[in-house]
Amino acid sequence: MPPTGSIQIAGGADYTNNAQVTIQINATDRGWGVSSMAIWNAGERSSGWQSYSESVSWTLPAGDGPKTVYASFRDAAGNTSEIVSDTIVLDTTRPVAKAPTVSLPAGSTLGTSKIPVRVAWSATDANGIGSYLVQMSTYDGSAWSAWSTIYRGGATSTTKHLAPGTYRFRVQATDRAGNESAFASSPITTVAAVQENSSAISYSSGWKRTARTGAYGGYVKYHTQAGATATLRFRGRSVSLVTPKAASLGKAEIRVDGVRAAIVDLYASSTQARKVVYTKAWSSSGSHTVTVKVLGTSGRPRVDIDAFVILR
Ligand SMILES: [Ca+2]
Ligand SMILES: [Ca+2]
Repeated sequence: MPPTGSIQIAGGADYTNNAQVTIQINATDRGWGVSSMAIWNAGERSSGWQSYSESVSWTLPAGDGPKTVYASFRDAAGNTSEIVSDTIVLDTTRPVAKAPTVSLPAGSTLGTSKIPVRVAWSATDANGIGSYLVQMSTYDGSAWSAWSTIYRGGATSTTKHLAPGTYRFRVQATDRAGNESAFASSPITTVAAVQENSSAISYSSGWKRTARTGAYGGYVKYHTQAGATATLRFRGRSVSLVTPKAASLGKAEIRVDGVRAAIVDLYASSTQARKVVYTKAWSSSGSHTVTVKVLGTSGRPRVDIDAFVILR
């Protein structure tokens, strides 16, 4: 009876980033015992018969891609086993990470002081990404803080609850073979909240300011007549409208840079505070206006403005 056996490259891993690997060998023979083995790379000649051992260090052929290693075993009587093999993908190429993006999606809910900013990232690699490391640094007006880790894992976005302020984010990707990308950094992002009573908002006549439970900063401005407008002038690359939603609230038209962009309905059967009801984003920062126009919805004409959030 010839010996039987198997081999495992790098403990059976699917990927390696190093052509130098350890091959584990497990062969048995009834009667004579395994005395020797031969190992070779696909496309190369066998190294010849050598003494059997349960582990050898081995060099895979250069160049990224799948690598198959073959082995055969021989017993003391000269019986030779069938050829066995194992395959691993050699990947020595770093992934390429893309700069994280920062957004405030419509449908989000502001905290009482913090803003739920969504940070998203990606990377490319021929063999796929194993994990990401995402870090954040904060500007205090004179210096940037040290990078702190806000996410580690396989997902491609996270939501970070941030006080208004200035931030930057960076991501490093690790591929399935363990190669790390360079860090890719987001643009510096300022998260700014504009309260309903800011001088940056021009109101048509008749808007009233009132305390409202749950409002961002405790107050909203509201109007109940069709045609009333509130216009925010700002510089940024994203603007969001924050309002309550309630059974008593109606519809408003949103105009961006003078052009009708959406109709939002502030109705909800149960009251919700600090909802992001509309967001518009651009690829770079610029000067824009956003106008909220009350539409005079029958039975629930009131429209509230709680705040705007600007990313720039
Ligand atoms: Ca790679
Ligand atoms: Ca407010």
